[in-house]
Amino acid sequence: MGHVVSRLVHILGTLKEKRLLLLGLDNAGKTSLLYNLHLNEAVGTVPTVGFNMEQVEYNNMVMTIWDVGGQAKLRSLWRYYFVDTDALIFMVDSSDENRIEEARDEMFHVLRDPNMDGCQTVLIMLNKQDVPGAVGPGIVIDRMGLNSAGDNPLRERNWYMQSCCALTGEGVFYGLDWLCEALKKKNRRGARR
Ligand SMILES: Nc1nc2c(ncn2[C@@H]2O[C@H](COP(=O)(O)OP(=O)(O)OP(=O)(O)O)[C@@H](O)[C@H]2O)c(=O)[nH]1
Ligand SMILES: [Mg+2]
Repeated sequence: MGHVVSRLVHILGTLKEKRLLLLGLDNAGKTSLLYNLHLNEAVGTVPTVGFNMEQVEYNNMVMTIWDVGGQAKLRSLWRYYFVDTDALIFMVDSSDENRIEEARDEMFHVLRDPNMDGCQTVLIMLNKQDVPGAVGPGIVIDRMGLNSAGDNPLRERNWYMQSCCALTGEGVFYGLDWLCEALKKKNRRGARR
């Protein structure tokens, strides 16, 4: 009986608390997203040197979100945040067409790291959709080759792309809804094993 109760507590515990890693190129809007989720309002940001971490409670889930600076010289530090990540939120700036392939390369590099093997859930936030001329999800999915059959680290993972504006919050909660559902489903599968 004690064993059953402790297993139940364990399952409920893992249902509730999740570690999310928020990455993307510099200027993509990661810190803006984090504070929009945490404070429900737009805040002024400066480029992140190091990280920001906040806990957000949503849909019966406590998410600890780690937002790590995305400047090129800081990206080698991302790997120190990989262990025990439940889901990756990768932010892409849809108004920065010239760096879409660079964003893809960085995301694939992260997902190929053995310390990310346990991270099977990936939410790609296509940010800055409010900017005139911003590219839409169809084009970005194509240009990033996210459905490609080749050496694609997304192929075996559960992933989704959500268009959004981190300043107004538009689209953000659709993304978060998908993420919560994906993590809960993964939990249920894990619990049956
Ligand atoms: N128009 C528009 N601007 C945005 C949006 N999201 C963020 N920004 C702006 O983009 C700039 C960079 O945003 P940050 O949130 O600091 O970007 P970051 O990804 O944290 O950047 P690093 O910390 O350098 O990695 C800021 O001037 C934001 O106000 C958006 O959805 N629309
Ligand atoms: Mg930042």
